[in-house]
Amino acid sequence: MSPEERYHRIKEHLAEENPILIEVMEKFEQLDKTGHETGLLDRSETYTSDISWWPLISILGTFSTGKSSFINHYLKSDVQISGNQAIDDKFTVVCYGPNPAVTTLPGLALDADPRFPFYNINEEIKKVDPGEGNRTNLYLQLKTLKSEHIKGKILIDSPGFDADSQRDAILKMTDHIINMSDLVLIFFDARHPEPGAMRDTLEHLVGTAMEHRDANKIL
Ligand SMILES: Nc1nc2c(ncn2[C@@H]2O[C@H](COP(=O)(O)OP(=O)(O)OP(=O)(O)O)[C@@H](O)[C@H]2O)c(=O)[nH]1
Ligand SMILES: [Mg+2]
Repeated sequence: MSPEERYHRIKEHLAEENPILIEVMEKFEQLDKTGHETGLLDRSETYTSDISWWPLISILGTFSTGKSSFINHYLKSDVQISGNQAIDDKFTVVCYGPNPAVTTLPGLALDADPRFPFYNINEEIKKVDPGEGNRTNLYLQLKTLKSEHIKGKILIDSPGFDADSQRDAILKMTDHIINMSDLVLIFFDARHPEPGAMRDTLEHLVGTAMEHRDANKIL
């Protein structure tokens, strides 16, 4: 995507969701111009991609801990299915969209969406799971909803981590998501102390959180 196309597409989204930032976007265009003229910034690049224009909030944790219920409650809409056994098997990115009904799109749609900082998500997923063909849709889906509660932000719901074969890939994706996020909420069920099977997963999550350079963005 060229810088001009990116300006255009981000502005279109900002006009819908957060018009006050359009002015800031224009300052970035001026900064890019200086960058391009002085050669500090490659002509194909733009400083607008260094900024999270849409704060990213990710909800992580072990299965059946109320992650999806929390998202539904926060958005006042039944966006996600909840239930008392493992429900979600992929990451769901929730953002604003024009359709009145909740709309589900395959993960690949994120590649073309300038709001989402998973730039080249394909490449990231290949590192995690080098299987045949494009695996993005196995790990990610996108849901859009027309609601004031989601405007100007992006939420990520995650699969409940359990001890299945995809666990390693999911944990690596999780590390990537923690790095990109502005706020990370880690859920666990305080009523049912962890019996053991999930211990290494929780240790991974909490360990990653504690050692992270932005540890205070993780709750
Ligand atoms: N008592 C109580 N139950 C809750 C609460 N939040 C969620 N639940 C119930 O816990 C179960 C699991 O909720 P989900 O929202 O599906 O949990 P999840 O973390 O998204 O689960 P996975 O997608 O499978 O990882 C459901 O039966 C919910 O109704 C809560 O705050 N209190
Ligand atoms: Mg869920």
